[in-house]
Amino acid sequence: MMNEKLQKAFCVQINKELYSAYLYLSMQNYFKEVNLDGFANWMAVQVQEELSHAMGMYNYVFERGGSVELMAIDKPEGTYNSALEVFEKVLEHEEYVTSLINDLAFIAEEVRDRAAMSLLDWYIKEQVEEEANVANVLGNLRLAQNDPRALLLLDRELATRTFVAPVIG
Ligand code: OFO
Repeated sequence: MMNEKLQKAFCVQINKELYSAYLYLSMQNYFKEVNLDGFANWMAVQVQEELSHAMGMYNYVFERGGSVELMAIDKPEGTYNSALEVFEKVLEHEEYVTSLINDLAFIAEEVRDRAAMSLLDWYIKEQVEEEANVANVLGNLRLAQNDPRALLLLDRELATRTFVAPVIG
């Protein structure tokens, strides 16, 4: 059985992962509206990633004999002015999520739950990957700034991203 404080912290993180999916869905909306279908595809894959992160924790809590409290998901801001602005916000958000995962790992450490710590190691590594992927797109966008042809080339590249369900844990 999982410690109560840790279970609660997992529930909060599940909510944050679902919010991440919702946030990226709002960004997908923006890219669809401005006809950048490759960027929209990147966001669609990201939505799937976030749902899988949430479900990984959700299933884990049940596996440990606990239960999940579902909380309201915040409304994302939803107004964007450029691809660059969107990806700056994505990086900021992923850095925030990294800090949340680290805090969750500290709680697991505090209550000496080795099994949860081992699961959270996967999430910690995943965040390194998440931040690196986003930083890469952001770097390309900074280079492409004010050049529509470069933006369209990047859009074509991002259209090739596909979702591969992660093996969590
Ligand atoms: Fe779940 O990694 Fe992004 O937020």
